[in-house]
Amino acid sequence: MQEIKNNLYNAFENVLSKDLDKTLLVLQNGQKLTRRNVVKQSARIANTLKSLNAEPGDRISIQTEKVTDSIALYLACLRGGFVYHPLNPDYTSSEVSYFFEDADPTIIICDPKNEDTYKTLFGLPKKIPILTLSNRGKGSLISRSKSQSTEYRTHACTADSLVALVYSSGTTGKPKGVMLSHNNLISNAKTLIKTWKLSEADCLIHALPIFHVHGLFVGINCCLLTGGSMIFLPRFDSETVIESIPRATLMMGVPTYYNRLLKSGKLSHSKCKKIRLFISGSAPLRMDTFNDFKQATNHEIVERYGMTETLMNTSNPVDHLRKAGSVGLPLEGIATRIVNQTNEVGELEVKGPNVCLGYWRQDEATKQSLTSDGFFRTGDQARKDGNGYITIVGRKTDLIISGGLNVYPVEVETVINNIEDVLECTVFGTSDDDFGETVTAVVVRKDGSQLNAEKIIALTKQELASYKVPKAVLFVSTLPRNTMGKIQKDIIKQQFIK
Ligand code: MCA
Ligand code: AMP
Repeated sequence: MQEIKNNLYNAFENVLSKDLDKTLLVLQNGQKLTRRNVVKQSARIANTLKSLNAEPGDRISIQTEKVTDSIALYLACLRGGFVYHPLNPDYTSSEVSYFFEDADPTIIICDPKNEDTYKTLFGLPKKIPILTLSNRGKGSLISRSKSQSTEYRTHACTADSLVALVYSSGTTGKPKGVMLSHNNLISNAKTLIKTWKLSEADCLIHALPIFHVHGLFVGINCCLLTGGSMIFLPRFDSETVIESIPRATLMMGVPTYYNRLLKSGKLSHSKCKKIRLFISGSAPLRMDTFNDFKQATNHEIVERYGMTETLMNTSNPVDHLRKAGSVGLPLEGIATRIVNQTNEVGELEVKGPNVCLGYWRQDEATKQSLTSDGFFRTGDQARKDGNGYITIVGRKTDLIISGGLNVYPVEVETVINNIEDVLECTVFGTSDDDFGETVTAVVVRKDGSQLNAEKIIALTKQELASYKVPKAVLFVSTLPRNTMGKIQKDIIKQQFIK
């Protein structure tokens, strides 16, 4: 009987093996890597992980910068059946220790600068091997891999096997590990490829980070499944991206990227004539960005909408109306509905092969996220027009999305409230031309305290990744509360937002 190949890597292999000499990655310095280079390196890394006793289903926690071998490392996890667990390199050790404890990894891969700290992190239940990978692509992961075989027999798994654990912060409690399956990733990438008409001829500017769904499972998976290539950049930088545009056919980014490209003043119709699609997601794309970008480039940005838990749900079409301010139509195979409507606005629920397996070791939270008929509750407030176009009008929670990264106020409030001399505080998002929204804190100091904004920012930075640190700290003598004693964020926001 023929072996059923459900591993996402099998789907990539079918495409990549057709021409192993084709360029897969073009690096910032112009160096090119073929598919063969990446495939072989992925086998070496998979063998290295296996040599440290990693078994299918084991979590590999990875907190490194985005480097060339990051793709081979991702593919190595797929091939071994190991669960890929990416972490933002900006996380502080107190943030990371929670993730290590919760994900319970078999191997940790981190920047060499963190190796000693992580070896002694409290709470790690067992002695876990730590490998390193530096921002220059060096470290024990790479040195150990050198002697390993370039062959690896890809682990045969079921379509519902766990492939990745990506954490999503909750409004209350701690971040939850979103369990994604091989089938979640394969089905979503196939749907996007069809919707966006992606092909082997496409070359994607990949400037997104790869510790989130956007850069990983939208960018990388679509490219590997079509056999296209990527201009693989370590981070977003307007100058480099603008230089890359004439050589590319696709770009994916958060709205901040498009705002920054516009601000550079260096876009032109002729520079963008080879581009087929500019795609935006992860946060609302402002109408003025959509319109100004069209003027500057002759391209209408294709806005799409998704979540870690559901991957991509909707997109504006390529061949029909791309509606400014709307996230477009439901993707093929994905059912959407808007429930509990008031004035046509209600919570968006989605159902399909894109919806995750649930939350890692949190059955109750998993149960609560789904309706009795299997729809996932997104928590996003939406409206649908007569032609089926969906617009996200807000969120049920007070989540802040800053430059495409999610910040939950309660996490920042907890850190600030723990600062000596702080009586209480409230944190919310304020609108920002660059990041869309940024974090603002309003603080009540204890009587007689001289605590200032700089000190609060510096102390918060010791505990939290810098994107969560308030960009503005304001002081008041009291915070308004309702009769239940709850701080009235909306009243304070109105006071400070002009
Ligand atoms: C960095 N900083 C930020 C952010 N990023 N502050 C607020 N919001 C941010 N997103 C900090 C820096 O550490 C620095 O702090 C200061 O702000 C200014 O940094 P800057 O140089 O402007 O930042 P940058 O390095 O240029 O990064 C900004 C960025 C980056 C390019 C917008 O954050 C980015 O690539 N974001 C994309 C995130 C993403 O991929 N989201 C997808 C999530 P200091 O001055 O103190 O050093 S997946 C998802 O949402 C779903 C599934 C979906 O639909 O896609
Ligand atoms: P995450 O938790 O990082 O997966 O972020 C998912 C959230 O980002 C969604 O629930 C939305 O609130 C938001 N989001 C993603 N794409 C868009 C978009 N195009 N427009 C508005 N909000 C978006």
